[in-house]
Amino acid sequence: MSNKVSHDEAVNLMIPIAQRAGIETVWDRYEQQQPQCGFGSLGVCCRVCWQGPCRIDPFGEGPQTGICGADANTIVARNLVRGIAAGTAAHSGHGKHIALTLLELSEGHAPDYSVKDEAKLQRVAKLLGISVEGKEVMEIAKEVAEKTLDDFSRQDEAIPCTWLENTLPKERLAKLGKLGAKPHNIDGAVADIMARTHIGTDADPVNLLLGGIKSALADYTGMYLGTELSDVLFGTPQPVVSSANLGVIKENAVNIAVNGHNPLLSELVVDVAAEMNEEAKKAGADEGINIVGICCTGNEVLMRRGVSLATNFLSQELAVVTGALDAMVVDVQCIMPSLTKVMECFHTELITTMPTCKIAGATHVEFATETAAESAKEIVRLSIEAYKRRNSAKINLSDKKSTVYAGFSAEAIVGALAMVDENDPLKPLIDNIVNGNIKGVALLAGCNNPQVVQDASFTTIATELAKNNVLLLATGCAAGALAKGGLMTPEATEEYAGDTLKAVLTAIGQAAGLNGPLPLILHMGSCVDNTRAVAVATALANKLGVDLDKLPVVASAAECMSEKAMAIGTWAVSLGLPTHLGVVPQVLGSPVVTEVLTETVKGLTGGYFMVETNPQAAAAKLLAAIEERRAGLGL
Ligand code: BF8
Ligand code: SF4
Repeated sequence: MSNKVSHDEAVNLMIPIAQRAGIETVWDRYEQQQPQCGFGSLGVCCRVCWQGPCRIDPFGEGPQTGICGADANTIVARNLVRGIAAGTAAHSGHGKHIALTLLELSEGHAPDYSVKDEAKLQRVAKLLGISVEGKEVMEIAKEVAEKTLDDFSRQDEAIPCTWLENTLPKERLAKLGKLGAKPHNIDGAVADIMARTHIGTDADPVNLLLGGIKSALADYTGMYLGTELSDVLFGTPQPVVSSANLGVIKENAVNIAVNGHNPLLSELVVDVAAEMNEEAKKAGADEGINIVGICCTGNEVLMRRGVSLATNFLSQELAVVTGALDAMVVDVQCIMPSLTKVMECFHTELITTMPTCKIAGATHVEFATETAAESAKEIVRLSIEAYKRRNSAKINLSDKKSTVYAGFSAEAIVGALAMVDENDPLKPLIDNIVNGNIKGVALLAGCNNPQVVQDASFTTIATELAKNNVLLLATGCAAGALAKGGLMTPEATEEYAGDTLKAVLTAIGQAAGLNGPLPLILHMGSCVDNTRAVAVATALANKLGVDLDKLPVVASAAECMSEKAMAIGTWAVSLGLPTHLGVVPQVLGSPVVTEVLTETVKGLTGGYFMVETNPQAAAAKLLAAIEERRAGLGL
């Protein structure tokens, strides 16, 4: 294995420690998988039915159809849209869980939760067209939850999801309507994909891809409501300073990592930990309990609570290899099943919490809304017990950590801009885009993937775009990478921003009382929080009176991997954004699908995918896309 698997020095230093201890990591397993199957890589392997598996010969010499007669175009399109549907189910299931919790709270069945942000609840109610006049908080909460849940159960196809219809520019909605791509029911959109990809059903690749767009928009809808209702329950993020990287794991504390995605449990773990500090100290941990985050749960609690971020997806196993992680509490998604094996070498407790995400060998503490705090306490107790079993001979702490400024919700960004122009907060941003001080906006999103050097592409693309005066937003594991790399700081702005971007970030930072520039990259949160970026873009579009595909706004998923990323990328394109993928998607076996995703779709939505594995070249392409949009606006 090459010793430079990551751009993150903490990772590169921890891997040899794992190797010496005979611990296998994701990079070892990646090597064991080489060479990866060419049929799968091209997307031309079909396992939809038990006549198969079937595969298409990409060189044209062997079979060109599966046993049922499906050709490469159909097989590739089916595989892709099934991935999008899985991503949609994952995101929107998370969102539904939050909405159901809000409903239970409003009905008095979720005693450990509260509406932490009443102003946000009011804003959300207004967004959904619910009148708040003379109503109690819980009455509004109930109506908001019910109206949200309607988006999961509506049977009238003529009525699109409220959370879609009320959050996008009118022109965009009209365009999506013409494509027949507006979902009326999030769960229905997922079921529709599963049904039409059953053997012998939809065999028109373009029709399948349109179904994929509809599912991706259901994904957008589920993410949007998940994010906004999380803010209602736990507070809307505001700028916060914290630390990121493996160095946040401390020697003298009970270290508990929260890993996964859903803030419902992790928020309570953070609350309960504060109450149980004394117990930890009694067990010998002088610094009490230290909660750290991994992946998107990490981003959630970083954004709202300033909890430090231990690492992102690819290096989650290495948090255990420090030997000082006492427990990892996981909810759903992007949790490596290998963790139990790594933990066999340590005292660390893996605690699963969700009925749909158990891992053989882990301790399961079932999480229920009614008794959430009790579960959180049990988890913290188990962690303290584990701490007592720590083996000091196996401790290998990292000294790597960076400062990170996070908490840039749409509200926080508008709030900072309002310090410059109280009456018209978006004006300073628009003026600076128009005069070219800010060339455009890029959203850096998505996962890690061992097919590329961890965090490296994000770093190159971010610094390259910043040098060219592009305003940067980040979410998910991209944000984790950039936080670990120290790029989410005012110092990074000084070092890497082009002159005009630096001047703008400094002016806003000063006005907002930061005593320096805004950080180089604004951390907007977890993956479901990508919709926060859409909220800002939609506000800009509405103010300018143009559709989203006219804005100099681009997206990049330089290390994408998950099915959720497939869904997000597809809705970004559906909303009109040029969207970069730094990993080759498994579609090249179909000329039709490849053509539609990179070219034809431009005529339908204005957005398109750009595939570029070289980060330097990717930055150039993103810049060119921004310039093209500027030219279109006459800038
Ligand atoms: O939702 S970025 S690896 S942790 S899928 Fe997973 Fe990808 Fe990370 Fe978050 Ni998003
Ligand atoms: Fe083969 Fe068709 Fe079955 Fe796919 S659906 S496995 S192509 S027979």
